[in-house]
Amino acid sequence: MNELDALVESARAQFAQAATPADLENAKALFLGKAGRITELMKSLGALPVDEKKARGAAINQAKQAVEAALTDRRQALADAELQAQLRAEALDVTLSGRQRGHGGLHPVSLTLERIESIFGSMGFEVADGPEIESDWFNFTALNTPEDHPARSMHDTFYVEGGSDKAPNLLRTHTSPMQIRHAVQHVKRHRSMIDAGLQMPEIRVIAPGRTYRVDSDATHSPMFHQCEGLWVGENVSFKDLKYVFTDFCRTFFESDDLVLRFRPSFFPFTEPSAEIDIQFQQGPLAGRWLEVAGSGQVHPNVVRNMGLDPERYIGFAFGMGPDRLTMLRYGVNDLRLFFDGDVRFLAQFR
Ligand code: 2NL
Repeated sequence: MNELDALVESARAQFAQAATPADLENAKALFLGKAGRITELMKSLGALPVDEKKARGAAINQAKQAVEAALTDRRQALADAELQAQLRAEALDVTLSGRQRGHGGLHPVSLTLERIESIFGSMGFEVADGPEIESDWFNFTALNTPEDHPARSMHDTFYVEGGSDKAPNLLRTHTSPMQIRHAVQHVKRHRSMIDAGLQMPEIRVIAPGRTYRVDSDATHSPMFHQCEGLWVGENVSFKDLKYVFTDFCRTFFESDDLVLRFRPSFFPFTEPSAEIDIQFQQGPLAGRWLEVAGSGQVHPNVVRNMGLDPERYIGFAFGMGPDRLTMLRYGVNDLRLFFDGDVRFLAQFR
């Protein structure tokens, strides 16, 4: 192998060893740079006799072109390798199936509210919905709650700025104010009938929704749910309430032999009043008495505030906690789980 072929071979070998474009540029300088070996050979031409110059020049040029070609090949190879590495690193499998969005579902308390609405709906009760920011009148005064009642204190109730009897100034502490609103509307619609001595269609309504009290521990949340029911007419009695509520509980808990107990109690808006306890005959809670609602005959002052004569109209009301009903139905023992928003808990009710 002549000297020029050896030079080209040496260039190829060094280029092949260059692992990065920077290494390759350094290797290039050894051959094609200002002091490179090809450049030195070119310079040496000047010292040759004229008759040798041409052939030698052509040979050196050929060697130079071969080195340049080797350089270009290696540059391309390094660029290709870099591109391949990048493609491998950023590989995307377009044949993979897409990630699915999880299926949503109703919150367990919403399931309970739907269940309550459906059961009472089947018994002829309307569903009334209204403001969560209420006036002192609808939340307390109309419900016969005395001015000095502890529930009216700032320790128990969230008050909001401003307010008068007509304007809102507190977060409702129960859903009773909605029942008063509903009853007042109902009575207004039937005013001429009532005054003519005709029978007003009975008020049969439930008011489910969010309610608020200054209270927070394992069994109390500052925001909680309530569902109250109201039944007003000329011929309604405690036995109607007892029948309706028993039927509701047996349907809600899918337990035909469930037993109810009405225990005397006190509420400002009912007289007489009773707590309602239930007892399962089967299952994990069998035999225990569990408090599920408050109830009573609507106080004459409250009947009057609905725009009705308490000598002619009589009403029965009850109030229950859908959060607690949900805990009993599903065996959940900490109320806070319902309001933490942890999907691992909530997904179990889908
Ligand atoms: C409870 C107690 C109760 C009522 C709510 C009511 C509503 C009107 C008139 C009279 Cl418009 N009463 N509601 C009556 C008795 C008890 O709830 O412990 N709830 C969880």
